[in-house]
Amino acid sequence: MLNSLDAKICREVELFMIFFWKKKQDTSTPGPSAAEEAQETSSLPSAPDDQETPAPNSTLADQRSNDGSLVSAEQATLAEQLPGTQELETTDSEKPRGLFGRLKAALSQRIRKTREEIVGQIKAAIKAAGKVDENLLERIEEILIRADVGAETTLKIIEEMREFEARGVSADELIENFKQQLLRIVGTEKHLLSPPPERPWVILFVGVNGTGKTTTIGKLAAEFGAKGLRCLLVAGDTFRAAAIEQLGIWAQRTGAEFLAKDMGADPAGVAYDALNKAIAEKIDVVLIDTAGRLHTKTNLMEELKKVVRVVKKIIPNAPHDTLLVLDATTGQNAIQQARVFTEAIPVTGLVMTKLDGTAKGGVLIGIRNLFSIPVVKIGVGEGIDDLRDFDPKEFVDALFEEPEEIS
Ligand SMILES: Nc1nc2c(ncn2[C@@H]2O[C@H](COP(=O)(O)OP(=O)(O)O)[C@@H](O)[C@H]2O)c(=O)[nH]1
Ligand SMILES: [Mg+2]
Repeated sequence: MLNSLDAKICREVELFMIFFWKKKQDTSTPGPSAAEEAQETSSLPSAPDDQETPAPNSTLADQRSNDGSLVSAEQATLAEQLPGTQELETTDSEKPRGLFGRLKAALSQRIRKTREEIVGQIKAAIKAAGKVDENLLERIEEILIRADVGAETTLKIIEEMREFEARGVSADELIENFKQQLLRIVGTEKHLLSPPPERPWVILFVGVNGTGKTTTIGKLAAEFGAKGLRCLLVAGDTFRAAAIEQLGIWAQRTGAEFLAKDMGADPAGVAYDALNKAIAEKIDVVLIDTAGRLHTKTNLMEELKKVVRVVKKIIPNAPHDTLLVLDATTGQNAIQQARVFTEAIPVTGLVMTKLDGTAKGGVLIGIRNLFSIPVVKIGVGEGIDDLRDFDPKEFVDALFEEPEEIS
């Protein structure tokens, strides 16, 4: 299990990467010249069936390190000199729980309903049954389906439990095996959202209406702002005036730059202007909001593809991240949305919002089973600091935490 020291090292590595990235960018060359850009704009494709540039994901993945385990002494020292690191110091008396312990406890509180719905119910069923038999497995199957884990993933879990049953495992062993099963499905590796080697870092947000795209952008702008990164929030959801206004409010709240055009403007044009502004003003991170609803699904996907094409004309490796925002409270619909979006555009990471207050958080387990795309962030509330890195092990541990252990 990660202790507070591990958490501190992870945080230091993250800070170091950002520090190093900023330093590197200060000496890098500016973006394309005005003449080049003008030429590129005039040749912007408008037909939806234009050739797509292949996604740069594999190269980018190679350049990035999401693994906090490799940190040299020199890097650690550098990270210690960065502002904000000191607050992570813990006294010896705090070490048993430490910062990470406190965060973990809070996570199990936030996902209380899902925890009770899945592990709470399964533990109760096992206790009531006293032994592992077909009836108990049927009951567990019911619980997993109701918690929105999804039919395919539930079947996989139950099939494996049937093998345990055949081997004659005890009820206590079954619950421990179940935890190991979940860890295998959800994974143990943490995928941090990390900056590419160039600036600006362009992040595109996609997802259906109401999943939490705009709120997630606001929360991320606050997180990045606190690390000293200048953010530009881009109102690419031009479908509703209120959506533009909502993003503007987040920009004010977080001290980020804001770029919007009128309602109904072409989102690709908004993105184009935003990237030019970001290059000219040496912005660190560009966060592009998009609409989640258009007249038809095809229209929406074509619009998103066009935004990606235009972004690539200015910065070929961008968007460096395309985050699909999914709402946990929609259960199995989230899985359906993941299918539709990932088939249409190269999504690089998932954000699962509203894990607080829902009993349908089992969908995260289903998503991890069915898609290889990592979950990078989770939303556990509406507040500005209610966005967290997704740590699969922490999530599974929180699911199995006993109510009395939670402070
Ligand atoms: N409880 C909770 N609410 C959230 C979370 N993320 C977003 N919301 C709320 O969900 C609603 C829709 O969010 P919004 O960002 O407008 O969604 P968008 O249409 O995808 O941009 C808003 O009321 C948000 O406050 C979360 O993690 N937890
Ligand atoms: Mg929105």
